[in-house]
Amino acid sequence: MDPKERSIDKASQQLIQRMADLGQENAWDRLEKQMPQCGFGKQGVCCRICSMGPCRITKKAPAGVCGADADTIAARNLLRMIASGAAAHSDHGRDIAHTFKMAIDSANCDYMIKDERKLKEVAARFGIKTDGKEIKEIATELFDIVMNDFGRHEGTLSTVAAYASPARLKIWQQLGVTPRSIDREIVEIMHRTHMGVGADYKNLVKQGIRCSLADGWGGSLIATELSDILFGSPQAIRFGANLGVLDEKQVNIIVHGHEPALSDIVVAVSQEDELIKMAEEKGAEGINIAGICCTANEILMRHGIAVAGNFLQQELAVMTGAVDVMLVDVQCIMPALGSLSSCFHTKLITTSPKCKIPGAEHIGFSEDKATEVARTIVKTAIDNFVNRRGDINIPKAKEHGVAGFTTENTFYNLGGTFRGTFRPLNDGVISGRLRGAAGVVGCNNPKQTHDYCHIAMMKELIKNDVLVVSTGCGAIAAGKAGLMRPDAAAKYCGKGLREICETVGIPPVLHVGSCVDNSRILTILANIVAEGGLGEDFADLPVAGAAPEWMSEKAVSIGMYFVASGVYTVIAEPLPVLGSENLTRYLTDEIEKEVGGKWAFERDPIKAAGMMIEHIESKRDALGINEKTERKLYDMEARRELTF
Ligand code: NFS
Ligand code: SF4
Repeated sequence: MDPKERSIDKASQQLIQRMADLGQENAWDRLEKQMPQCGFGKQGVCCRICSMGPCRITKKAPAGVCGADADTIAARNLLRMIASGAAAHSDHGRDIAHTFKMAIDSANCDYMIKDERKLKEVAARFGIKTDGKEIKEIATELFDIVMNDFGRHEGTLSTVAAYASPARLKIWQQLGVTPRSIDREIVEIMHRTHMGVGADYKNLVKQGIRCSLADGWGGSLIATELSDILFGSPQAIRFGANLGVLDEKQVNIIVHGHEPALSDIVVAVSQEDELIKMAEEKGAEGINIAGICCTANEILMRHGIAVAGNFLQQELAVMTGAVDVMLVDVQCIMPALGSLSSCFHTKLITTSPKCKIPGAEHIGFSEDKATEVARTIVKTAIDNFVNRRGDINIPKAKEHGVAGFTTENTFYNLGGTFRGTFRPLNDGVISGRLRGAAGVVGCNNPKQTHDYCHIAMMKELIKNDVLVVSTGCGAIAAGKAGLMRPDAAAKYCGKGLREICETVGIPPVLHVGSCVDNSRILTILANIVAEGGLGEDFADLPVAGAAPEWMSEKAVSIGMYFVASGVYTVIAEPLPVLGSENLTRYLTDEIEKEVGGKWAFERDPIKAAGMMIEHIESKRDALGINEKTERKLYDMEARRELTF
């Protein structure tokens, strides 16, 4: 076991070593024990949808008991991943919508509408008249519209119509994939993939597209927009990153998971004099909140709360011995935390009825007693501070950066004096100083060296004058690696991008939020198209997407809605479809003719970045904006010369 093979992150290496020394298991160890992993599962050709099975496709047995072949089985499995991913994002959106409603209805609720300007902007998109109306009235009308998007039976998702560009809407309409409502598309996947329903893989994938669009342009977008209105839209903000943000002398609370409703209040109450005094009485110097995964991203974007780490660092955080409470809500929480935290003084606290974990204490959270629950949790952490045992091992590694970029504020920043327009961004691309933009997003996966793929890919892109926007655990990787420092431009960027970053004062990798905030990337694309000069549709833009360390079903849904929105999307681990040649060819090639985007699978992040750059250059060629610059194709020779 060489920690350097497991992670490029120094703090992580140190704690991976410590886990090995203490004989504690982590995700990397468990992955080794799983090897070799099941080839049928990997290839997507194992079906256990009915009890005539489980069936596995081989040369000898090219069909399951019912006659389903590799194409059908792999497509059905893929669709179910999309359904789960879309459900996770959208249920998050629904919970935010409920909190939003509470904030509107009750005067003494712990939540309130913090961003009235954004409320009015969003309402206007849905044709809600805002002039002369009370905030409460506007918010109620908006709530009614978006809530209806979850359960409407017929028609079109209102968010899609309100946000996507007209050319795109037409493409989806022609294909018959415009989503009707969020829940309906998820349910319909479960129906269509039931034994003996859909068997035509292309027709199945259509529903996968429809459902993923209901996620990106629906559930996720609702989560982002309502969170901004409710908790305040992010503004550029400085933050600290990596496990070094934990403080031995303070009570440390890690918030982990995805939803901002509780963590936002925990951040607020942790500053209350009474609680700080309690902490001091226990010998602590204060109360320190830090985040992991997307809960981290939510409170980092809005409050500048430090981020302790990304997905693969959740177990490592406990290993510091300095985490007094690990507070979790939903998604990406390893069940392993239950037994691991019992080896330390760390209290693992679950809060959602949807997510209980053996070994964790459950303190039920509900929005109507948010402050009360948050205080109880902070007090639990304070009381637990004195129970720390053994050595405390907090790595020194700590970076800083600037986050808080959004569709609304970022490109206004680029505009400098031309506030409120995407013109400077589009002009930057047209002039060629900026070749294009890439979204590098998604998880960690112990199959890839932790953080390596994110960082190698991002460095390669910015070196070639491609602006990077990032969310989720990829964004956290970038923050830890110093790519979100404004001075990173001078260090890593090509000349054109460097000039732009330095003029505007932005880092070359922009943190645009959590994974539901990938919807911000969609709205950025819509703004670029609307601004003009770069084609009529998303598929014309010199942009690309990637998830170089993806692992979750949410990432499959995200990837699919980007592809279906016209974006070339490269992921590392292939989708589990390789057992079906037809489906693989369709997703990585033929689908482009229908939706303008397609999937690609490439584990080497430098090669993957090269593929993205080639794609961006080919789009520039097609737009006719490449006259003056010579097209650089990356052969192996050139790739070898690229230093990382
Ligand atoms: Ni996205 Fe964010 Fe991280 Fe992956 Fe999990 S935390 S929702 S799924 S692991 S990026
Ligand atoms: Fe086998 Fe068909 Fe049942 Fe799947 S649905 S388990 S392929 S019989």
